[in-house]
This record gives sequence, C-alpha cells and structure tokens, in this order.
Amino acid sequence: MRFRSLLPFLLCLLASASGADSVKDQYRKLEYMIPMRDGIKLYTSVYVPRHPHGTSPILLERTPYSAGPYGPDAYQTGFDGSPKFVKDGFIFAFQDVRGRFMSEGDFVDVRPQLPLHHDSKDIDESTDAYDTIDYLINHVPDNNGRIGVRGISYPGFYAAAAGINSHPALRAISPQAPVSDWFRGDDWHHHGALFLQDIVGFYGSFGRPRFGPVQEDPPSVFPGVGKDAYRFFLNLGPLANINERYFKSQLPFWNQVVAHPSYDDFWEARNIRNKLRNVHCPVLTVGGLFDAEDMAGAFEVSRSVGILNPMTPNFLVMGPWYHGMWADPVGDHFGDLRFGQPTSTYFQEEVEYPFFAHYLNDAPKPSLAAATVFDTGANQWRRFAAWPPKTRRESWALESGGKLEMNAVNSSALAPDFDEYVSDPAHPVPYQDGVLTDRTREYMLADQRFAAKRADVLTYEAPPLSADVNAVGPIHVKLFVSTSGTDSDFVVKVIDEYPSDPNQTEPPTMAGYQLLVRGDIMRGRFRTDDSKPEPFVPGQVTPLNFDLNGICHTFKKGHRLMVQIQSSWFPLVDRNPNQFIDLFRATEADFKTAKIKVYHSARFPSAVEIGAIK
Ligand code: PG9
Repeated sequence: MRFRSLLPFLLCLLASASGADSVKDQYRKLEYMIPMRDGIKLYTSVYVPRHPHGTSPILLERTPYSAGPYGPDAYQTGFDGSPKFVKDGFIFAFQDVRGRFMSEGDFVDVRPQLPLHHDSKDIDESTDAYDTIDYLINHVPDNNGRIGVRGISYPGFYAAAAGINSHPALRAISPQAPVSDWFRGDDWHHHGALFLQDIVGFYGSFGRPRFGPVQEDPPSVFPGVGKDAYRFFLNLGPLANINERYFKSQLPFWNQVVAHPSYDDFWEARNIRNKLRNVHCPVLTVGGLFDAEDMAGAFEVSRSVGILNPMTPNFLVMGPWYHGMWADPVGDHFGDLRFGQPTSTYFQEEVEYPFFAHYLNDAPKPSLAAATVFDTGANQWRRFAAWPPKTRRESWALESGGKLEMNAVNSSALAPDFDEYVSDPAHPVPYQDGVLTDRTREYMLADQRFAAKRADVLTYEAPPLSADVNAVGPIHVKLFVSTSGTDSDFVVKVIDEYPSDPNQTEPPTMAGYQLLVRGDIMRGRFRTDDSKPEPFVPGQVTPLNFDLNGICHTFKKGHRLMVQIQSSWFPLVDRNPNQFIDLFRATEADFKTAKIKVYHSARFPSAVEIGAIK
C-alpha cells in the first residue's frame, strides 16, 4: 500500500527543518474548500511559487490518503518527481476526494462512473475532477490555464477518472499503477481469488465509517498479524471469522465484498476499464513489472484508453519496479536483482517531467514510444510501437518427468500422462519462504527453490537454453487438470532458473536462483465465466485457460525456463476448501484435501505459451 500523500504529513511531524522549510521558502500554501456541482465541498491544498516567473501549470493529485498536512502553516516536505517541476515553477495541488479526510460528502470505494449526468446530483469522480479543475483554473493565482493530474495506485484511479469527459483545461493525465478492476486483477482479487492479507490489513482502518471531516485515519480494528502472518491467518481459519473476530460487520466495503463473491453488477460498476471514454488529453500510464498491487491496472487502463480513444496520444511505461518504485530515488535494484542503471531517475527525468512539461508548459515534445518497457533479464529499456507487440508464439509443453519442452508433441505415449499432488488447506503452500509479517513486495521476484522442494508443487524445467529467448507480452496458460473436489485454485509460476555454475557471467549470489518472472492464480470455479462460477466434476479432466500479466524478460542462454504449479499461495490468497461453496460462509469442517492432477499427453497437452521477439 502506498499512502503517498500521508507520507509528507507524517514526515512533516518528524521533519527536520530542511524539508518543509525548503518548500515554504519557495512556495506559499493556499487552502480551498472547492464546491462541487452538488454543493459538496472538497478540501484542496495548493502550493504556488512565492516568486512566480509569469504563469505556471498546475499539477493535481486527488487522493483518499490525505491531502494534508492541514492548516496554513503546515507544509508538505517535498513533491514527487523531477526537481525540474519546482525549478519551472509548477503549481502543486492536492485534494481529499469526496468523503475522505477534510472533504465533505460520502466516500464510495472506486466510485462507479455514471453513464450519463442528467443534473447536478449526478456526480462521480470524473465530475468532481471536472469541477475541481474548473475552480482551480479560475481561482489559483498565476496559473497558465493548464492542468495535469497524476497519482499512484488509488490516486492513479482518480487520475484515470479525471480523464473521462475531460475538462478542456485538463491537458495531460498520468495514471500510475491505477486500480482498474478489483475482481479480475488488481489489489483484492486476481481471477476471482481473494488477496487475503492485503484486503484485511488495508480495510481494518481505511474501511471504517467516517462521521465528518477528520485529519487522521482512525485506528484499525484489525490487530495486525504479529510476527508470522502464515500462522496468524491459518489460525484465523475461515473468512467468516474476519467479521466475527475483528470487523464485526462494521466495515461497509468488506460487507460488500462478502455479498458479491462473483463478478456481478457491483464489480462491473467499479470496473473503470470500459468507462474511459472522451479522454481528450494525452495519457501516460505507468506501472511496475514486479508490482504486487496494481500491475494489471497499468496494462488495462492503457489498453482501454487506446481502444476507446484511438486519436488520443497514449503512452505506457512499465519498469522493473515494485508498487510506486518509479517515484522513489534511483531505482537501480529490487530484491536480488541489479538493473545496472537508475531506472526510477530515468523515468522521472526522461519521461514524466518531459511529458508534463510539454503538454502543460510548451517544452519540447518528448520522443516517447507507445510502450517503453524494461527487459528484466537483459537489463535494458525496449521501445515498442504497440503493447503487446507482435510476437512469435512459443508453446512450452509440460512433459512427464518434470520436463518442459518447446513445441513438444507430448511424444511418449508410454509415459504417465499426468502428474499429481494432494492440496491440503491445512498445509497451504507459502507465497514466500521464511517467517514473514507484512505481505512483502519481494515475493514478486523471489527465489522459488523453497517451493520446488514441496510435494504439493509440480515443477517442470526445460534444458539450458542454447540461445537467448526475449519473452514479451502476456503469458497464456493452457492446462488440463482435474481435482477430486468440486473446486480448487491453480497457481502457475513462470521462472527463470539461473545456471548453478558460478563461473557463468551471473553474480555468484544468483547461482541456481529460481527467479519468479510472473505468477498468478486462477480460482477454478471462475475458469469459464467469473460471473457464472462453475463446479468441477470430481476427477474429470477439465481445461483451464487464463493469462498471466505481461512480461518483458530475456531468458538468457544457459538459463532454464521453469514452470511451477500449485493450488495455494498463502496467506497472500485465501485458502480454497476444494469445494464449490460460498467461501465467505465456509466453516472449518468444509475444508477438505483434494487430489489434483495436471495432464500432459497428446490428448491433454498442458502448456504455457509465451510471446518472443526476434
Ligand atoms: N494498491 C493500493 C490500494 C489501491 C486501492 C485501494 C486500496 C489500496 C494503494 O497503494 O493505494
């Protein structure tokens, strides 16, 4: 979670004089309660240069995480991105979205976008942005009549929403790791599977009702997991215990999650992807290839803007980043990976600043490709005319004996045509090795050797590559499976196994490393239609097809492509009782072991398909 605007507030409390004073030296702070069309007023803090050089553009962030610090003399300690923004005299504005912190009104999580707006009562985040922009342009001193909106994660959702039916003064938006769809791929669910630790930890405080403007988050009703999240959530048991022990049905959004266990009108209304219409301003969508929270949102918002607004300049940047890492200093490493270059600084100085400086302030036009994506195996930026680019499809087939072969024909008719394991909800596969407290960001690229040792994880590996494979784009998972239950989860992980011989060019620390390049989970009941969940017929071979988020990764010569399959990923994801029942009402007795089979035969040729360039 990135409580980005909250950070300056916290830092402000602890700040050495340097931060806030340096901002206070250069900027003066104005505070507004901006009236929306329905009369609700939204708190907005605006930092304007003390010594303006003519007029300047406004860079706005709309956030549910506090536009504080509040009060005329409490200043933020700094602004995200290149210092050139400040040097150019940009004006910075921060707004508490409707119903949050010091703004009036009622908060609605990922507020549904209205198809039409008949009168002033018809409001949503696009109208609140429109009314805010109109007010700022007409009230903020020394502005040049042009506004940009940016934001990371939840603020990224509001940046995307600001582009819908965009105000003429809105000249550029940058949704960064934006929420796009909370049931299919962002934050709380991936392919319908609930991301347990994230949602419980987040809503314990964020989800508590508010009874009027406040300056701080309420204390969480969730006590935290202590030292060992795996043990905590295993002891917690079925999902029903979350309300029973902690939330007490007092958190409205959690109650809505419980009431909508499949994709329905509730989730459709909150899916911004097909609402991104009439986006008249250029869009720079940003995401991280190792982002554990809203990676899907970056790909999906960019794709949707392009489809629904074909004439609008639309740029995507995906770096080797965890959630929001592109806003942090330098960015030359993450986990055990070293990138050999300051990827975050590159983004801030060569992409984000030139993008806004051009469209808001007539600076030279940056030469941005449609998609600028970092190759996490070759450690280089690649530029594509479209995302995903045209690729050669390579099918890597699962074979008996734990082999993975490209374009194999499942040759041996004599070999057993399936592998099997027992999935036991009492002993779920950890999502990462070790005793862990908070959900890590490093799991997205962690060494998978810990999982390979488990009997309930199937591992398939190819021979050492004879040449580099430049894998680009989404990965298509095409399995044939069975379960002895009536529902099960399937986690598929695509792994880059480094050579075990330390004499290779790789750093010795990476010898034998099984680098997770991409993994994701499919809740089996949603395999055909997540609005119509379907049970398995116990023991019946069943196709299971789904996509893993895009990658841009060179599997180098001498490395091995590896695939792991398992049926739990805990406590990242809640456990499946291996029964087609409502998981929010399951009892401990409902959790059963299941025998899982993965087939690999001429008749049932399980495989993963990657796209390769060159
Ligand atoms: N991904 C985080 C989040 C988004 C939307 C709702 C709740 C959490 C975030 O970093 O904001």
